[in-house]
Amino acid sequence: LPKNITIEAKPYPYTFPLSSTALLLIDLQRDFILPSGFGDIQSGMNLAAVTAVVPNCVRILQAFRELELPIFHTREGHLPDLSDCPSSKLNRQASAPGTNHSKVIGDPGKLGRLLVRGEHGHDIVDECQPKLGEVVVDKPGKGAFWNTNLSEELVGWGITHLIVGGVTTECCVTTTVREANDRGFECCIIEECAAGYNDSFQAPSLNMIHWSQGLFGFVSSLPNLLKELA
Ligand code: TIU
Repeated sequence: LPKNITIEAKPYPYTFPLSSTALLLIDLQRDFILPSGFGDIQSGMNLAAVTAVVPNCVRILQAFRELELPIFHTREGHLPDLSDCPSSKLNRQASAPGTNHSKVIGDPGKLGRLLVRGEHGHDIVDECQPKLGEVVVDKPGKGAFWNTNLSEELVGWGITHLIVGGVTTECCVTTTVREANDRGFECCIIEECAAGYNDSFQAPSLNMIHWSQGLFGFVSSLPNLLKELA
């Protein structure tokens, strides 16, 4: 492969150096993807789209593993005593009368305590489990940079460019890309590898990323990427 790869993307082709590009997969956790997980419990969310990204994320993982490129996985979750959970996150679930969810972060669910580290539901789905040498970043927020060492890890690995997928598009994926962009990392989301709970949010969420000549980054497709990495 050449030193630089260029793939078709919006708003214009995305060029990334193979020597300093990582795959960043956001929160492919059972709690966000499987029935009876956090996402399913919170307002009966539609799991079809988040389920459908799993095989696509497996394909992108295979491509990066074959080329021995760095892979970073994130997981959203909290310490068992929830001391690292922002109060805003807890409050808006639980304390406003009439607006609370039936179960909140830390409550017991069929996959374990919701979004608590060490629980079955908090871990990554079987198909996308990290392999030895891949980095796992545990994050208390929606963005993967807040209160984590992700920035230092990426800099330490010499990473300047990211290929991004995961769940959910409207929440943790685009929050993370906005954070990454502010820190100088070039980002490209692969649209078949990112999904959320509200189908009507997918296109606007991705459009906001690449709007205005790439306000926050790029959006491309899985065939575009795999074709150039093959
Ligand atoms: N990972 C992630 O997106 N966390 C969420 O809480 N997502 C929602 O869409 N709620």
